[in-house]
Amino acid sequence: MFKSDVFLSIACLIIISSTVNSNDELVWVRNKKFFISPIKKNFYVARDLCKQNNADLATIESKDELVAISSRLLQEGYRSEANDLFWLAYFDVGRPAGKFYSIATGLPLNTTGWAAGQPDNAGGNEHCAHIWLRFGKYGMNDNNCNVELRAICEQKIRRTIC
Ligand SMILES: [Ca+2]
Repeated sequence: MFKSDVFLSIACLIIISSTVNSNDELVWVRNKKFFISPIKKNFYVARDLCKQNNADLATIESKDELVAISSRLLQEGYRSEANDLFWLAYFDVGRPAGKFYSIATGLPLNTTGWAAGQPDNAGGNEHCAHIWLRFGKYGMNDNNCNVELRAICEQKIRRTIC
């Protein structure tokens, strides 16, 4: 192994170990680590808590990611339709109603993970998205951004440099 390879390997180890923190890992999907932020807060404060842990609210970008998160939550015993609700990064504040964007990436929602009948903007005041358990699996629902929920956070690990 060349000296430069050794240096790069050590540098990569340092990067990875400083990026992965003490939060309990929920599931990995490719280069993303998802974990639960356990303190119930409104959408914006929940995001702050993710950011304080070197992460952001989870931007689910594929059906695979939602299925992986849903399966893992169920395995971990999160099976309450009433209590196991977790913020994601999507909201439509400042956008046309129903056009959800990720507060983390600025990109529009590009997957169809809504639970049946959602988003319904109930009461005209549901502008932030979370996941909840319906019909045996987790799907997305729009809700009032001030509701206090736990959150799914994500960390992206740039494995391509290592
Ligand atoms: Ca709703």
